[in-house]
Amino acid sequence: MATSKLIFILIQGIVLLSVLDFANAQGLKVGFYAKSCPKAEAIVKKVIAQTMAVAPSLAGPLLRMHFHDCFVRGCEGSVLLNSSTNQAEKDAPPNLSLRGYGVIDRVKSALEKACPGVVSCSDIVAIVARDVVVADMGGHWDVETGRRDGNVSSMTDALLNLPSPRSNITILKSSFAQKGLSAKDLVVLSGSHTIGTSHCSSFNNRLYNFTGNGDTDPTLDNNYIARLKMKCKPNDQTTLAEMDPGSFKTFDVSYYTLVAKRRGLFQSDAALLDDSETNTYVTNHATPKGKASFLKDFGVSMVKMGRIGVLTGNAGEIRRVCSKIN
Ligand code: HEM
Ligand SMILES: *[C@@H]1O[C@H](CO)[C@@H](O)[C@H](O)[C@H]1NC(C)=O
Ligand SMILES: *[C@@H]1O[C@H](CO)[C@@H](O)[C@H](O)[C@H]1NC(C)=O
Ligand SMILES: *[C@@H]1O[C@H](CO)[C@@H](O)[C@H](O)[C@H]1NC(C)=O
Ligand SMILES: *[C@@H]1O[C@H](CO)[C@@H](O)[C@H](O)[C@H]1NC(C)=O
Ligand SMILES: CC(=O)N[C@H]1CO[C@H](CO)[C@@H](O)[C@@H]1O
Repeated sequence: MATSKLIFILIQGIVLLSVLDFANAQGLKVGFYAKSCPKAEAIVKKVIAQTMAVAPSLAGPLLRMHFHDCFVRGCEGSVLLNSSTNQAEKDAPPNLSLRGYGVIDRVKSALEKACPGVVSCSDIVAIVARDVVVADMGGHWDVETGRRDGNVSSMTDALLNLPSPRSNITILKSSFAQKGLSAKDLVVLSGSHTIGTSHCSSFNNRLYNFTGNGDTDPTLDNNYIARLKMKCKPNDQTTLAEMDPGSFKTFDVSYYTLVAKRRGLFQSDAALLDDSETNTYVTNHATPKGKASFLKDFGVSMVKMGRIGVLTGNAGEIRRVCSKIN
């Protein structure tokens, strides 16, 4: 009797385990470090809380870093690597404006002290992206971990894989589809532009020379153009503009409010109105009532993005210093 019960429990366990395995086909799971470095996530959270207290404007770049990491060779930390010849992802134009590498280094040092050689740089980037959203009053999601770090970083790959802010909806959807992400993921993850800043150079063409005739982008609200022109002079390469003026430090739905009013900053933001599915999402989330649904969707899409091209098991390595392969 007791034996058959034991066998039953064992079989149940195996079935359960294989279901879980299936759910995490890529080898990632929530709580991967629970045994090997139980304080890992708490350590990240603490360093990020300290950072946000003194430099809240780093939330934007730190969230964006995970996107750039995942879209170029998969989420394997290559975005962090230095190159002696300035040919790394870091050095590609869409990335030049990424900041926050020092924060990742501080998190890594703290983790190396607690559990040397255990927590990957790619997982740090993924956890940090969640923690900065939480710090900006967004929602919490469980971050899957277990990524390992890659050893190649290429500027050309970054240029080929990161969509330009001038992309139309066709290009955006296909760029996301190539990474296994849907039109819904596109419109949800673009909601990240509710925090952070942009260089004027990323959208100045819309204000001053849209088709090469000294014209403006007809899809951008005229009053907004006037306001942006006060901030951004032609050929300005240095000024930063808030992407969601007035609430650029709050992770809320005001990005969708802006896009719905034809005040999305980039052509890629405005393009979300050109597809029926993404347009409907924008419209349905353009008021504060949409916040709970957006935050929930955002966590789901971030987990999906965090699975792109990961290295798990014995692949890759655990870097000791995030800017350099072991
Ligand atoms: C859909 C395609 C996307 C395009 C074309 C795009 C483009 C851009 C551009 C051009 C900037 C401004 C960079 C600068 O001039 O300093 C920016 C900023 C930002 N992006 Fe995106 N992005 C996209 C998707 C995403 C995704 C998926 C995320 C995160 C999940 C994200 C998060 C951010 C954040 C947080 C900032 C603010 C960065 C800061 O404060 O420095 N973006 N994006
Ligand atoms: C990588 O480059 C950054 C900035 O140039 C520098 O601070 C850091 O020390 C470099 N890392 C390594 C391992 O050389
Ligand atoms: C989108 O952009 C691509 C590349 O610039 C272009 O080939 C295509 O015709 C554009 N599609 C639409 C619908 O405007
Ligand atoms: C606008 O773009 C056209 C074509 O690229 C260029 O010849 C012209 O000099 C630009 N004008 C301004 C004011 O930048
Ligand atoms: C880089 O990674 C590949 C595949 O993971 C491996 O074959 C190669 O030996 C690694 N090279 C270095 C320098 O670590
Ligand atoms: C896509 C993007 O953000 N491009 C910008 C990258 O940084 C350079 C230099 O600041 C800008 O000129 C690009 O517009």
